[in-house]
Amino acid sequence: MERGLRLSPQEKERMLSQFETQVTQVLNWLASFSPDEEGGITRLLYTEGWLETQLALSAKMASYGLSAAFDNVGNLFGKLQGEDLDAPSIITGSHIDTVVQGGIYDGAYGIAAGLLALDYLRQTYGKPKRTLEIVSLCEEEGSRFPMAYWGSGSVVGKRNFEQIVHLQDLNEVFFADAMHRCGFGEGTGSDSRRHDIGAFIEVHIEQGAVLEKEGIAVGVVDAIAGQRRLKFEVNGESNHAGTTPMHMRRDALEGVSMMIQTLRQEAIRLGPPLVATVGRLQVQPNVPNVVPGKVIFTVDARHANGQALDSFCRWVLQEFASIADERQLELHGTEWFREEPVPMNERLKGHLDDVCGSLSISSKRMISGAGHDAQMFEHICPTAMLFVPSRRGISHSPEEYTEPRELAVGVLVLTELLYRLGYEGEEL
Ligand code: HGY
Ligand code: MN
Ligand code: MN
Repeated sequence: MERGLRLSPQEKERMLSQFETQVTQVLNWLASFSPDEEGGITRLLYTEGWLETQLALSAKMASYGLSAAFDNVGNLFGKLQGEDLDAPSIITGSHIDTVVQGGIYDGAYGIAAGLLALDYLRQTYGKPKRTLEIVSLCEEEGSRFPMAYWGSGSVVGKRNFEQIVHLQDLNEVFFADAMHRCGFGEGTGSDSRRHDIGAFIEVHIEQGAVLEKEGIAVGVVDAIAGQRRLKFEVNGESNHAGTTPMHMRRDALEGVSMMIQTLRQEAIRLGPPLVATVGRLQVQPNVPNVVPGKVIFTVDARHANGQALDSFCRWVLQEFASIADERQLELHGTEWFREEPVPMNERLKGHLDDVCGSLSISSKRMISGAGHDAQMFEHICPTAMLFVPSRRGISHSPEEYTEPRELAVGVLVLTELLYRLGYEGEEL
């Protein structure tokens, strides 16, 4: 028996051109919130811009005929109630927060795609069998506080309020204070932990260049790479830049520059899929005529294999320690974030392959080097991810871009999959 929307080529084209226009409108609308005057979007958790965006999205969801509600950490759900009240929900969505000066697609596209898919299905087919929901997850990036996946982690039970008690941002604002100021926190609204989710599907830009290079429209994510995020503090001795001979210095920044070079060389030697990045570096006292006495920096390492990732991190700690010893520098290293590689659900991947085939949309299986909320949901329910191309693979940058037609294809594939799961009751 043929499954799904059973679209004629004309109907498919009509849907694609409708989605093309709509998804561009929604993304440009979302991008009008929290623009960064230096370029791009900076929408950090529990800031005014973040709250303004979530509140506007809540009204938008209601205008699409969904019942919108926040949970107690600020995740925003839009629900299209199904006939079967006992059936678990099928949820789609992504994160509303961004990196600093990020693009308009990372996270936001998954929310826009879900909104449009649910709107089309509600208008065309009415009430689904299973409840369908779109979620705007409050935080994924870890850009403001040393905590990532706060939104999805709270839903699946991997994050809780005890974990954030001592957390502060770079301006020493406490996580809990920022959360309470936005009206969220323990005892406000419904508990974020959910036990009624049947499946989670995330639509996202690839943030890499594979699909573009191979001319393929959709990536079906096989697995999401594991991550380790480390923070290092190196202490030397601040001293006068003019009167301190080179051989008498304990220059923290010189030692760290050697550590960074060595890290990069080893990551290149070991080769893909390992990647390692020093993304944040703070020099103290950070003035031109003082030998730096202290440097704080981060290492972000990724790999599709957890053991390989751990052995690389062990090497990093040993190598950095010997570089510090050679220079009489003090080294303190902590791992503040760890996620294991997560394979996506086989049955849902099969559904996505079948949907792309039935819509004559080119697709390929691929690993995600980027982390995503989907890797949290896979802990509690069947989860799948689909990618659309990123121009020149650029992301986490104002240069992030995906063609409207490519975005529309992702919305169409999501719509077809949600129809099969929500209306035809396809097996999860
Ligand atoms: O860093 C990541 O992989 C994701 O964008 N949070
Ligand atoms: Mn991101
Ligand atoms: Mn993302």
